[in-house]
Amino acid sequence: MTTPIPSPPALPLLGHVTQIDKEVPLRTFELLADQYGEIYQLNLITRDTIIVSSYELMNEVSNDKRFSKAIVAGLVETRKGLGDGLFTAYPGEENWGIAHRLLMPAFSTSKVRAMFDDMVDISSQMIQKWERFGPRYVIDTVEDFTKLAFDTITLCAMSYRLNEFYMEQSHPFVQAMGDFLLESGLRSNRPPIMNTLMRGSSAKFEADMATMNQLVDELIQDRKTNPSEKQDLLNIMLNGVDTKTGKGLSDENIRFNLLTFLVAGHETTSGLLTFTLYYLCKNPEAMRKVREEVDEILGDQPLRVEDIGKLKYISACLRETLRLSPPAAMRAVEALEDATIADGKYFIPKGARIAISTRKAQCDPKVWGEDCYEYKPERMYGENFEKIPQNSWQPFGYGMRACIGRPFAWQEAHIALAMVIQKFDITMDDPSYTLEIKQQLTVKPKGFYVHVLPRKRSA
Ligand code: MNH
Repeated sequence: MTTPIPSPPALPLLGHVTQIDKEVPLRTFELLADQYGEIYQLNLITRDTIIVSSYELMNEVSNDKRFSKAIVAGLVETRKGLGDGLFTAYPGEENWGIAHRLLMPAFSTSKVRAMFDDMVDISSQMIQKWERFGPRYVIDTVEDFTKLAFDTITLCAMSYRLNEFYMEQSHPFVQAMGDFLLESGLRSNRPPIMNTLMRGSSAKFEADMATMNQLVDELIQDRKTNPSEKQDLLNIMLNGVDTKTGKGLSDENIRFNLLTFLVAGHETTSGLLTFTLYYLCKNPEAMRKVREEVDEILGDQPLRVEDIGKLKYISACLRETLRLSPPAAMRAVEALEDATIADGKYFIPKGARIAISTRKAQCDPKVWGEDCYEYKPERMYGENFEKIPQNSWQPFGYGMRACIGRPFAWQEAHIALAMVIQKFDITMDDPSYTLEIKQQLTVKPKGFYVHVLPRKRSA
């Protein structure tokens, strides 16, 4: 006998859609988890969704044989711009397979090492800016880490410099993409009729996509007329032939994938860096240990690519950040066949969508203990990290559709953090600040400002 999945009271016709927090939808999902527990169901008009929030259920639906990635909610809207690029492709789409096979090797740890100098180049620009503005300057952390991540991915993916650190105003592309992502989220939580009625928003949505396409299409054309030897992601996509199908990627699919890297590559990484800086400011003991490690391994020497693997405490801090505040806070799967989960307790019909609250499940007290909401990098350090239960930490998703950019983001985050900590003492602009979040496609801290003071070194 199965048990019905609990569901909060709903409005006729509108279901639960009006109950979703307009600014931070995630908040609603977490509050409902506190109220209804590890599983509950919502009727969101365009989609009925089951939300799971415990380790046990996340682990159970992390199974490519029974559940495949679902394109739901914001992703349906995002797909209008990113098409059958890797992130928004439906399971089984041919272009996903071709791009996946061509690009997996390009994102391997060894290929990403070759991007080290370009990554350091961009981090140095940010550090110079902070140095030159001086200790009185209020640093908008989200803004600068977003510039850093954006510049890094455009330089590494297509050898193009956005030069965000030199511009008074963000590149039109950056603004268009930000607005596009925000609107994608909003559209997905509006009743469809509202989207039809809001002509202005829809026109702007289209215009932003056109702006995004324009830059990327220009870069593709430019590369075709001026071929280069550089093995960046653009060249790999233009010249690669998939051994399995004998096919290459179309210009349209290359556009979708370039846009995908820019979207997936900047939001999440800047979120990771900002959250980490926040947690370090709030946990002086962790900050002290990071600094000790940086001083021991770098001293006052420039960071080298071979140092990155030695920054083990930084790795632990980044992992703990990704546990407590995963920038991609939810993902969704759908049942490939009728299924029951939780030892036969709940029935899941074929095709049903299950949204996984990665954040909630990564804070399950059954796995992490009563202090699960505290920032403790030690649980992620060395051996401790190796011993955590399978699938209990999945900020990069799961299985076949897991993040392809993980080694890229990992290296970039180590570089930026090590260089910042090597150079500066960091203090919060408002010492009483506590974490607030904003949500576009991903979540980031809101209103987190710092000051930096160049460190005085004795040695
Ligand atoms: Mn990334 C998929 C998180 C950095 C490109 N990424 C995913 C998924 C998560 C995720 C979670 C799975 C989503 C789902 O199941 O629907 N990604 C992150 C995080 C960071 C990150 C937390 C940084 C920190 N991602 C990056 C970077 C790039 C990138 C950097 C590219 C340069 N991510 C992708 C792509 C996919 C993806 C592409 C889709 C892969 C696929 O489905 O084949």
